Amino acid sequence: MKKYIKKLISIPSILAISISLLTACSVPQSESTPSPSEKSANETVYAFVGKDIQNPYSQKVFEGFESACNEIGIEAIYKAPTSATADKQIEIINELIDNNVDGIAISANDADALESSLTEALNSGIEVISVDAPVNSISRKTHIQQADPEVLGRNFIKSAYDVSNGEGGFAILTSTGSAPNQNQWIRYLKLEIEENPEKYSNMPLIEIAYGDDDATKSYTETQYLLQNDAIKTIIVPTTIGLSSAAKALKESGKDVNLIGLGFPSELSEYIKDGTCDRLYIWNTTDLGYLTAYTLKALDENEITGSIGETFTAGSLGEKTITADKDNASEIILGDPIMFDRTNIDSLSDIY
Ligand code: RAM
Repeated sequence: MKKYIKKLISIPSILAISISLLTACSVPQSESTPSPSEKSANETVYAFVGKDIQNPYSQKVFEGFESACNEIGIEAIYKAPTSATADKQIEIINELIDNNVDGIAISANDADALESSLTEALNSGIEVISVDAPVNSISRKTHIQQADPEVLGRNFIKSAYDVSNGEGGFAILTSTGSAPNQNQWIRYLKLEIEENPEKYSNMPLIEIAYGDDDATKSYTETQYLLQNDAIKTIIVPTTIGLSSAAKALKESGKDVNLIGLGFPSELSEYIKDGTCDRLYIWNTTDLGYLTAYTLKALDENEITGSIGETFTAGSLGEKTITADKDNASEIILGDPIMFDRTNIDSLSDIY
């Protein structure tokens, strides 16, 4: 399975990993942190690095990641900073390099900022891939893409058009300014408008606000947006942002449309009472599961990460590596699922 002999992980460094996981990880220790006595020097370890530790989305992705690792018989560890910044992710990557893990899957807070540490990880023989929020193609073997970013970006504004009848300004409440996935979706949203100027002529983009994937900031930013009567629709392409925005909008009692990315389980109440009109999501647990199986295929030399290669991703079956929008390699999980009043209960026990 392993392409090279892994450096010995010393007991002090195992303890250091365990202690930092205990402080940094909000999932129970038993789910993500092995006790030192369970580890052996030749054990294979794959690390999932989330955007930030409070992010329930990252935690769900890790659940799938860990379950695939359990199936394969590999140790899964979960690391994430306390806020969605690249600096802290770089520290985590450097620590993972020092501990010579076998694979790193990362949801990036900033693609450019992570490039040098991830390149170092690759150069030291670690399999590096991104998931959810892509890193630059030079600093990864491939990217695990939840859904076609162009479809998502265009769907946001198409849905905003549907729910507002094409009338009134709109705002975007996004995560951080450097989030590679949100920025890509917003680029396609803008492209859809540019290509259909007539259709969207009565829907000006009034403002982009940044909730930083922080529930409190997302909530207060929504309150701020709601003070502007020109804003008739708010688009929120982040799960943390959407649940906070729904809360703020409901409390305000204002008649503003709301759409975005979110978990049916969290947003069900708001969809049913009309606060939130539509949301999109995909199977986040499967996303993590596919991520771990991709690391395994790379680690076992079944694939190199090149476009056109195929491999079996456990119960998800055969997956093919395809070209992303910049002709770099990616693996797409599937299509996004749209939820509204008609189907909100159908999957709320899963997501
Ligand atoms: C937030 C994060 C994540 C994104 C989801 C939909 O939790 O920003 O990166 O993909 O929303």
